[in-house]
Parts: sequence; structure tokens; C-alpha cells
Amino acid sequence: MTKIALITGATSGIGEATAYEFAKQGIKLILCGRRLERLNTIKTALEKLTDVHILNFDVRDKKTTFNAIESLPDDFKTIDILINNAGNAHGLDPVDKGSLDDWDAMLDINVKGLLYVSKAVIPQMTERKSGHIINIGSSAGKEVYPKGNVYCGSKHAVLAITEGMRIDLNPYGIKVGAINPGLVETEFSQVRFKGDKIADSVYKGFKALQAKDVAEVIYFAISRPAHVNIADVLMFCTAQASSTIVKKEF
Ligand code: NDP
Ligand code: 8X3
Repeated sequence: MTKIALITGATSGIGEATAYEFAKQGIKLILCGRRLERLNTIKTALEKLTDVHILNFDVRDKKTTFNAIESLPDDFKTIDILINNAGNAHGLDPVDKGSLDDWDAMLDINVKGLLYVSKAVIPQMTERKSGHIINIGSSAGKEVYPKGNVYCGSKHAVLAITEGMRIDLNPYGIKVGAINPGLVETEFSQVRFKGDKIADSVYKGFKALQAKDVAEVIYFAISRPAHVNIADVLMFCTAQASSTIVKKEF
């Protein structure tokens, strides 16, 4: 039977690439994000391959998040696969100089937003005793790097929540896992550095992971047989050995 996947943060980067990867496999898609125009463009492109429904909401807004998921039409209501991907880093500052707005954004989007979406989707999975949740963590959820403080904290939280979900949803046969990439060349650096020209140099001098590389691993995880759960993946580009060690050539 055709599966239905809900992907948050589908307007760019890893989420958008995952939408394309899933569409190629005929998976029905619920694509979420704040930038409506982009959602419409991606919907138009992917409708040639599969059925697509868009949900335009900010994951920070609890009520809108629940209303959006509640509003799904009958033919999109049964969510088999949830990809909790929406998120970003905001700023790169030592903790004594960090911005409160940046901290709020990272915790509200990366952690609380993930929880709101999950809370809105999980009850139908527990009721059916089936489902698959993939949370997009980060290498920053496995090690802390200088000035990464709150972003690393948010991604450590994503990993802890992933483990908690896997334990609590185990009685229902629901698969839960995390995919944790290192540097991926997306709009991530533009959001993190908000117009600062440093944003353009983040992926220079080496070949970073591309969004499609991560999307392929996500598809691999969701396409395993029923008895196999990919619980945790750490993936780097070849040039990266850890958060702080990247072999660059100029
Ligand atoms: P992008 O900036 O390209 O994509 C981020 C996505 O998140 C966008 O689709 C954006 O959509 C969505 N988003 C951001 N804030 C909100 C919000 N408040 N409400 C709803 N959607 C939101 O970055 P990536 O694709 O790289 O990032 C995707 C995930 O991967 C993030 O969780 C990130 O932390 C993680 N990651 C990224 C790495 C990297 O190096 N790029 C490495 C490891 C993990 P819109 O603005 O339209 O709402
Ligand atoms: C994104 C990777 O190294 O910028 O999560 O934190 S990093």
C-alpha cells in the first residue's frame, strides 16, 4: 500500500531533497514549512511523481501546528512516516556573548517544534500500532564545539528525545531513529550567519555533504524490512573527521 510521509522543513535543503527522494519512490507527501511560495513550487514539481499536500505553518506555534495536522484531508490523514527535519542554527557566539533571540529560536524550533509536531502525529501511530519517526539530529548532537553551545544543546536534546521516543513507543511497534549529519551544504549557513559574508565561505575548500546525500540515507532508513530499525546514523563528508577537523584545500 502507498505510504504517506510528513516532512517538516521541506522548503529547502535536506527536507526538500528528501521530498524529491521519496517522490521518486511514489511515497505520498505532506510537505511543511513557512515559505508558502516554495511549498507550492515543490508541490507542482513533485505532483508529476506522487500526490502532494502542503501545510504552511511555523513549528514554534503550538496551536497552528496542531490545527494544520488536524486539517489534513482524509486521503492524507494516515501518516506512516514522520521526518522531523525543520531546524537551523542561529548564530555562532561564545556563551557569554550569545543572543537571547538566537537561543529562543534554536530551542523553540529544533526542540519544542519537533515535540509539537510529534505530539500531533504520534497518537494515530500508537492507535494503529505502526509508524516510523526519523528525527534529523546532527554531529552537533554528539559532540560540542567552540561557540556551538546552544545549537549543540538543542541537537543533544534531539538525540535524547529520539531515544526516549524509541523506548516509549516500543510497545506499539513504532520505529524511531535519528540521522545525524556533519556539514551539509544548504541554506543552513545563510540562516546561521544572517547575511554576514562568512555564510558564503562555510562550505568552501572542501566537498561538503549535499542535501541529496542525506536524503538517500533517510530513504534507506525508511525502506528497511519491517523488523529492521536504523536507530542512529552519524554521517560526515570525507573531508570531515569531527566538528572541528575539516581538511580544506584552497
Ligand atoms: P535549511 O536552512 O536549508 O532548511 C531548514 C528548513 O527548516 C527549511 O525548510 C525551513 O523552512 C525549516 N524551518 C526553519 N524554521 C522553521 C520554523 N520555525 N517552522 C517551520 N519550519 C522551519 O537547512 P538544512 O536543510 O541544512 O537543515 C535541516 C535540518 O538538518 C535542521 O534540523 C538542521 O539542524 C539539520 N542539520 C543541518 C546540517 C547542515 O550542515 N546543513 C548538519 C546537521 C544537521 P521555512 O523557512 O520555509 O519555514
Ligand atoms: C550542522 C553541522 O557542524 O554546523 O548541524 O553544527 S554544524
